[in-house]
This record gives sequence, structure tokens and C-alpha cells, in this order.
Amino acid sequence: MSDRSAARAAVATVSTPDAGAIRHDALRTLEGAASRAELRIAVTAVLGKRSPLALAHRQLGSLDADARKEAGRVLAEVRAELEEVAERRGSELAAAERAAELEADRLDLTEVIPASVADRPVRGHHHPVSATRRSLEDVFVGMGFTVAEGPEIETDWYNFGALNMPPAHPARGMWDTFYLELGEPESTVLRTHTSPVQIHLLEEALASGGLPIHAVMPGRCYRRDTPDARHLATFHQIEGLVVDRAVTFADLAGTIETFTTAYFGSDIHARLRPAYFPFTEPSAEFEITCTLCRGAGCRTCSQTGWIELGGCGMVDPAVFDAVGIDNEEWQGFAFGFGIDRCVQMRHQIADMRLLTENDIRFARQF
Ligand code: FA5
Repeated sequence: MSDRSAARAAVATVSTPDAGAIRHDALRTLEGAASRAELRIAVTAVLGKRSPLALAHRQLGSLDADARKEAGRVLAEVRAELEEVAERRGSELAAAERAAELEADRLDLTEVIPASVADRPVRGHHHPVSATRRSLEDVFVGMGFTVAEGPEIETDWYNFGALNMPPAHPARGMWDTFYLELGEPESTVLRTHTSPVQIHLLEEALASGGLPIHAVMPGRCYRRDTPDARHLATFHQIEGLVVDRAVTFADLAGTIETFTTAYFGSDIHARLRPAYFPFTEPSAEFEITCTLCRGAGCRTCSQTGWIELGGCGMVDPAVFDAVGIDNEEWQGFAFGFGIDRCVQMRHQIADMRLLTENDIRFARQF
């Protein structure tokens, strides 16, 4: 019998402390550790200062000399065995953990991901302003309008002069303007509205015999407006121009009514209120019920229950004169309204500035 086996056999004969039970429990604890972290805890539990083994060592002092010597030898044997087992278990666990890491890091270069799997790149979609611009164009095309565009950088003449606002006309103050350092001072502007596109269309029609006109003109506009819940410095309008024979204000009102019902639904009411624009006479502003409060009044509509969408009116004869169109033969109406406001009202967005923040969590909702 080896020394160690003899010591183990002697365990049974040592009554205090019970080295056999301590050894048995400690081995179970060490073998049960499933990771190196668990093993560290197990080693402290079976070999640490507060372990049953350490306690048994402290109890040796109460035995007589012979029993103390024998029990001390047995406990030392148990400690040596437990240390050996702990070391072996540590090596086994380290090898197993390393193998698991390598397996997790392995790249399967033969793997082919079919196009149909759910985690393929997500396809983007149009920003709500672009989507609304397209929907509005569709509504007007459905009503018989064509779609045209004009430049965002305009001369003073297109943005103001041809629209019946000669230099120093007080109505120019209605639009807080960005001027470009190009040509004569204050001769070139970032257009403040889409109305100058009316002038481009009238000129083209005159040159090419293209009257009558039934067109909408969407695009970006710029104003030195302080951004708030209903305003941006860069925003979008859609202009409308109809020039034909025997056109009346009733045609204009009917067009606006048809558009608002088609776009917002029949439960949203529109109203016209007398207003002033230098390029239309008579002129009106049109408003719809605020969709956020359904007319009750809220922060977005400044407690009025209504949101202004745009302006409109019968083309002022002075505009026809500016381009040389016979205003006895031709009459027209025009309107221009905010696309961003339409987005805001259609989707009940309390603050328009959200449209420009490029927050993907916001854009994803549309
Ligand atoms: C005009 O710009 C006129 N050109 C409209 C017009 C066209 C009248 C044809 C008559 C005939 P106004 O400045 O009111 O009008 O702007 C029209 C609409 O553009 C506003 O009702 C609003 O919906 C939108 N809008 C104006 N300024 C801003 C802004 N800073 N941010 C967002 N939307 C704006």
C-alpha cells in the first residue's frame, strides 16, 4: 500500500475532524466547476482560509499529541490531493475554453447567403418631403396639370420685379431674402418662393405659342426665417398656374377644394381668407383644420385651430404685362403652398424641424 493510500485508509479512523467527508465534498466541488471562473470560486471554497479543511486544521489543537500528529498528516495529504485535482481541472477547463473560442471565431468561407434571407441590407425609401412632393404631383397630374421646374437661384427681376414688385416696393419685405454675392449688389437671390417659375413658364409659352397653361411647379425655397414649429429656412413649395380663356375665381376655389379633399381626406376642412399678394388680385390665403388638434387649438397652430397652407389669387394683369401677354384675351389663377406644411399636417408632426434632423428613427416611420 502506498503512503497516500495508507493515509486515505487512516482517514476513516480519525474521528475529529472528519477528513473523509471534507475530501469527498471538496472533490465534488472541484469537479463540478464548469469554467475557470467557477473553478477559482471552488478552489477558494475548498482550500481557502474559511474552507472546512482550514477549519479542521484549526481544530487539531484540541487533540492529544498522537491523534494530532496523525490527523495533521491526513489533512496534509488531503490538501495535497485537492491542490493536484484543482490544477488538473484548471488545465482541462482552459483547453476546453480555448477550443470554444476558436470555434466561435471560425469563418465559414464556403457559406452562401441566399438573397431571400431576412438580414440582407435594408432598402431605404424616400424622405417624407420627397414622398409628399411626388404624391402632390400625382394629385395634380390626375386633375390635368403638367409638372414643371425652375432655378433655385434667381435674378431680382424673376423673384420680385416681374411679380409686380419693382425695386423698393414695400411688399418685398414679406420675404426675408438671402442675397448672393453675384453681379450687382442685391441683384441675385436664392428664390424666396416658387412664384418666379410662373414667369419662366409664361415666357416659354409666349415664345412657343404654349398657352393655355395648366401646370404645377414644385421646388426648394429659401428665407431668412428663424426655424420654429412651422418654419424652416430651407423649405419646399408647390406653385400652381392656370392661364386660359374665361378662368374665374370659382375655378381657383374649386381646384383648392379638390386638392385638399384628395390629399387630406374629406374630414379636413379648407377655408379661404382675403389676403394681399402683389402678383394676384384678388388674393387669398388658404388654411386647413389643424390635424394635430382637429381644430381645438394647440401649440403647433398657435391655438387658432387652423394651419395656413399657402396663398392664391387671380393673376394680376401687371404680371401678364411684364412678360407681354394680352390680359384682355387671357386670365389666370395661381396658388403656392408649403410642401413641408402638407407633410406636417398629413402626418401630424408637431414640429417641422424634425424633418431636417436626419434622424433615421424619425424617417423610418413614414
Ligand atoms: C408665397 O410664398 C406666395 N408666393 C404664394 C402665392 C403663390 C400667392 C401664387 C399667390 C399666388 P407665403 O409667403 O405666404 O406665400 O408662403 C406660402 C406658403 O409657403 C406658406 O403658407 C407656408 O405653407 C409655406 N412657407 C412659407 N414660409 C415658410 C417657411 N419658412 N418654412 C416652411 N414653410 C413655409
